[in-house]
Amino acid sequence: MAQLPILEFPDPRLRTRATPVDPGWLAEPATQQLLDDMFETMYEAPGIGLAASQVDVHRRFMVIDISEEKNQPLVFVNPLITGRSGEQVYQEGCLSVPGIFADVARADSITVQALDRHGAAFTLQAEGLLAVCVQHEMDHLEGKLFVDYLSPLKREMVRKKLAKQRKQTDAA
Ligand code: GNR
Ligand code: NI
Repeated sequence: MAQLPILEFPDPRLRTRATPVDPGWLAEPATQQLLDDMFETMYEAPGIGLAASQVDVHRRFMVIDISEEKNQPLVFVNPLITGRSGEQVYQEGCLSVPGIFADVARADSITVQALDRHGAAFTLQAEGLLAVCVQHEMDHLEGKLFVDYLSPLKREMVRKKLAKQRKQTDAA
């Protein structure tokens, strides 16, 4: 197991649109190892989701676990939202935008179809935080970040704050 480096805003690689996973690729041991490493990276961060884009792998999959006990790992490969309803506003954060939190409006309830880590198709109905997380991770696969929902001025403030944080961390 290994922790993977997480790309941080405004790294242009986070803007890459991920391409579909060939289901045969899931059969490779290196792919299963990558999924395990993504869970370890997410749990250690700690976070509740991690898209492949964030670890510089530009394929359409992500891992999620919103449980307190970190014992409900979910893998979504080639995810597709087939239904959405309602609206919720949630204060989001992102491992690629560390230390920044902002309200984002998203669908309250979604239906998502995907393959699991073994290539088996499933359909999931998600609400609340799980629905937020699935939508947040699917944005990453499109090269989109939660700060894109903020005004350009606020996004620029975020960029400057992160640059300042990094300067302090690097000097220490
Ligand atoms: O750990 C995370 N927490 C979180 C909180 C509110 C809304 C979305 C998220 S996802 C985030 C992990 C992450 O950056 N995933 O891409
Ligand atoms: Ni994120």
